[in-house]
Amino acid sequence: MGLKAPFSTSFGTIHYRDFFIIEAIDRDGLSGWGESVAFDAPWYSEETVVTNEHVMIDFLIPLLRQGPISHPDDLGERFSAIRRNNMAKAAIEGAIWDLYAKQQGLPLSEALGGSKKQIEVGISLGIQKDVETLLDQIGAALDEGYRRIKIKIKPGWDVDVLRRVREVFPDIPLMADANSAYTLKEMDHLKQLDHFDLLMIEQPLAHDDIIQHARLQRELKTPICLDESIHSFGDAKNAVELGSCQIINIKIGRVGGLTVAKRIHDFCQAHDIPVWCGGMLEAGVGRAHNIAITTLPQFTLPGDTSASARYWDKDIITPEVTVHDGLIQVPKKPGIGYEVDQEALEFYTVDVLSFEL
Ligand code: OSB
Ligand code: MG
Repeated sequence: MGLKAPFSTSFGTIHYRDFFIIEAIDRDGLSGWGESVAFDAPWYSEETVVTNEHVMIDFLIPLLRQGPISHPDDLGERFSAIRRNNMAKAAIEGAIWDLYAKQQGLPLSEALGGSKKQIEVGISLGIQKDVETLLDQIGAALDEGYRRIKIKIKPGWDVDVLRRVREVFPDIPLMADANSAYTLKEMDHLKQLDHFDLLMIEQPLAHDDIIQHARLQRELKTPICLDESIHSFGDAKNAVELGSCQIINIKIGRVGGLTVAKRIHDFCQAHDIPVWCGGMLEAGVGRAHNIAITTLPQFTLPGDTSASARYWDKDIITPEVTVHDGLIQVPKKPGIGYEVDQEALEFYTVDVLSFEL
């Protein structure tokens, strides 16, 4: 799916997205839907679309054949023989969660234990060709009602850009995401970020680090939020206990599915750590899953789940996800609560594989 506009981060520029869309069909003909958020290249995490295909076909789907499960929470145990590959696991688990919720006649949000009727959302703005372009985009996003602005930063596109943003927009809820662009050698430089009253700085240091982030957090007033570093419940627990962050970005794909996401949420709730739902430039199915998990109570900060139309000329769900006044209304229908638009799906589809369990 071609993005309406390229999205640039400290690790590169994304022009289009490949997705695995998983449909899990039960004996009664009910369908559950999941989406893998893996990118085509391993620069956010080690997974790619191609590794997902391999892991699903050769390992995860055969494990499903070991026999029925009674609840989607049981999949974690079933998949535990396979190390990591969390986005592949989450895509299958997501389809099964949706199917389970539909079998129960419940919205996925309620099946997960969420109760919000609407969720607050923000927007993540990529690195732009110049600051004026970024300022225009921030203005447009605020006009559209987005409740929090996140900008991407990297060395050479950080302090001066934030200073200018704060001159023009002194009071907006603002944060910065570095996608691991810095090291502790830049401690003095990173300390300057404290001048901009940021809600948080997301993943400043290495993608696999929690030790140095704890050292940095001791030196910064601005809360650190971890994204890339959190792949499991254990990572979240260690990061909170070490003081590596004060906020966690939960991405369902990165942590291996909704069950783990919920467990991290519950731990953060018990430890007063606010969480929010990150984004991976999802198509409609993944977007719907993000909306469902965000209905849990500790998702107290606006996430990156923006409207379908921010990314796509045509999304694969109907209705598309819309944002009014910075809010998404949580669907009340069973499961993800959006229909997959078969015509749109077919338009984008390049290959279909089917498996009988
Ligand atoms: O770090 O949160 C991130 C997009 C691709 C990869 C990583 C990230 C992002 C975003 C965009 O920030 C979030 C979105 O709008 O889906
Ligand atoms: Mg991030």
